[in-house]
Amino acid sequence: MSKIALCGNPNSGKTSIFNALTGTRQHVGNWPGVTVEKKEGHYTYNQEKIKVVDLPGTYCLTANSIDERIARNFIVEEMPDTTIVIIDQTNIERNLYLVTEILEMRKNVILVFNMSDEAEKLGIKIDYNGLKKEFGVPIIKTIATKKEGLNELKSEIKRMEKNIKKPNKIEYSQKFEIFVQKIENELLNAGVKKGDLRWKTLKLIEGDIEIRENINSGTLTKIDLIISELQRAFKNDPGIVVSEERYKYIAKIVKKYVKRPKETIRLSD
Ligand code: BGO
Repeated sequence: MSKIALCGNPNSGKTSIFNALTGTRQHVGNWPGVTVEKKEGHYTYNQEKIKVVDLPGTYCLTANSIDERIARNFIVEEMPDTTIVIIDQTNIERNLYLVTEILEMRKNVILVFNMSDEAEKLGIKIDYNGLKKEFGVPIIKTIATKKEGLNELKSEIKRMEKNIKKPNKIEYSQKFEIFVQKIENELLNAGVKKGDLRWKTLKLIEGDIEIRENINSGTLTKIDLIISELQRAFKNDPGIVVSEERYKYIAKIVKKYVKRPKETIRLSD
């Protein structure tokens, strides 16, 4: 049975998509060792049973909160066959932050652009084909509350099963990439899997304790020196540098692929 994970920001429509996919075929329990609700369900498509796991809603995948840790550990340890990120199109900048993290972590990612009705009402126009090429992953437009786009989503999940695809690389500023490259080299020498190099590097720059715990002390010492160099070069806290690099990338692609009337651009973004 193939397994898919649903992730997304709180209020992106994740529960609505989960309900629309699984209907009454749901089971609610708790994640092991914590009192966070775990929802699982399944649906059948072309006689094949697909398991759906609803991850806690998060804005990012640092290990700062239980919800973030659950979502991240599931994605990297349980390795779902397909990872689906639900995006509220009316709040695209903030939603794309999580997208950049997941694209760096997993193969076989599908982006679900939900709230299409609300986006249309606000006059937001998105070049989905452009974004699809930019990220190198499928994009499905949905209105979860009306179950619109759900069949397309199911058929894309099915198509993906046979066609494992790595998303395109997200390129940050050249100045930042130099440090990323140096840390990636250290991790590679320490035996970290190629597919994990980039996201683990970014997490190490953010000071992620869980990732640090699994790196040998000799490598960590070298990496810490590189991070100190980065801190001096950017004159800023390394964790802030990572989020600024992500937001700069997001601003660039939003400018290129999203058109909206000025008044809908949220100051909080
Ligand atoms: C309420 N379009 C529209 N218009 N609304 C949507 C869509 C969509 O495509 N998808 C979801 N919603 P969740 P998380 C609500 O509950 O699935 C709505 O947190 C209300 N509730 O119906 O819960 C959805 O799981 C009273 O709205 O998201 C829900 O990710 C008044 O977006 C909300 C208005 O969806 C969040 C809305 C008592």
